[in-house]
Amino acid sequence: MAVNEEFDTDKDGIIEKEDIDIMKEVKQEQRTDRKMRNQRRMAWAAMATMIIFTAIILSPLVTDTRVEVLSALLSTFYVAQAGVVGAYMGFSVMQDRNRNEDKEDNY
Ligand SMILES: [Ca+2]
Repeated sequence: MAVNEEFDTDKDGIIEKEDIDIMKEVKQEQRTDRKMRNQRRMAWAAMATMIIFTAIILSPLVTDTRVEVLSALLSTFYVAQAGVVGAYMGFSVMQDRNRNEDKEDNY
């Protein structure tokens, strides 16, 4: 579909201001959805790596001396990953609030 056809939302062959406004809103919504999906995936990945790392460290594959050597690195790793998860939760609450406020403004 050509860009012009895509923007003509009511399919009358003319691109009016309303068409552009609707398209802008649609694009904005799509962008926000993509962003939220990526953030959610990042939070899940952070949580998964924490669980997987913990399982690997506790398994017999890793010797005690290695765990001791890695302890400083590991604590930083856990704080950073937990930070990603926590930030995701905080920002998603903020986004929900902003969205609800936007909806209230429209009605
Ligand atoms: Ca039109």
